[in-house]
Amino acid sequence: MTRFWNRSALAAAALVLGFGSSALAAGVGQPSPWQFGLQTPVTPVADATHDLHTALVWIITLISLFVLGLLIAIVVKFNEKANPVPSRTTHHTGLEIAWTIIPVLILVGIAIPSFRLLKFQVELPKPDVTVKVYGNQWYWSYEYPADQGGGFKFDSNPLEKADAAKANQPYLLAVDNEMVVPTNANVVLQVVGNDVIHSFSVPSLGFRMDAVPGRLNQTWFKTDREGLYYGQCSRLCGQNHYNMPIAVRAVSPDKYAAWLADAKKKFASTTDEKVKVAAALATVE
Ligand SMILES: [Cu+2]
Repeated sequence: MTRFWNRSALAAAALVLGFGSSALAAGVGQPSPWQFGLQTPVTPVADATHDLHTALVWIITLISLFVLGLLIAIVVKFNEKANPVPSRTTHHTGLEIAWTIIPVLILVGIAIPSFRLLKFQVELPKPDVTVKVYGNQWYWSYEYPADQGGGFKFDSNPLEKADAAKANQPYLLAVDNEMVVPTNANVVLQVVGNDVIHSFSVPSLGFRMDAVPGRLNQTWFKTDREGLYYGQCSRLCGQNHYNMPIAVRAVSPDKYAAWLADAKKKFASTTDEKVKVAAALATVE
């Protein structure tokens, strides 16, 4: 119980000190206990998302405090004792215009950076690496196209509890085969669902993209920070939805080249399948 209160006090302090910031133990690539705010951003899009989120929390806070102040003023000034003869005023043109125009201005003020961020997310840069992501019940598959040194496809399954512990990785986030990408490269993801709708989402990398059967969705990210970034399927997709983790490992370009060479030997080749895949994609488009 004491521990709970200590934590609550800490949480309250964090609230006061850094609203919406990642000040209190925000995980890099994974959530952490009693984390406040979002996971530490490591891509330009995630950075921008963070900034907008923080700005919105401040706007919400100021509006809430303003309304609270009004409520308190009304309770104090206009109760029966303090104000025995109430005013009969029912309309005030100036006030009514103000409380219509000011919220509109606030919303427009929010919409402008919001649409700018949306454009930043949606407009794909020239890809350095393309990875095709397939959502399956209940695991992910990754395909690396042959024309970029890949030409293989593999499944990424969640680790059992004991295996995750052995690998010193968090259960329900750890996988057997991680998706590997180079740092400082524009990675474009082509996301598609093989059975039902899934959603490919990694908070630290700043993307969430639905994997829809029969539709090719695209998103992108770029990070200069090596590391292991976890995410989870973020669209209810059935019984094992809770255990459909995503693990993206960002490594230096040299290590990436080495991994590619290894992976080509280890995983199933797609070059024989290439014609089949092209045909499938043609029907998708
Ligand atoms: Cu799913």
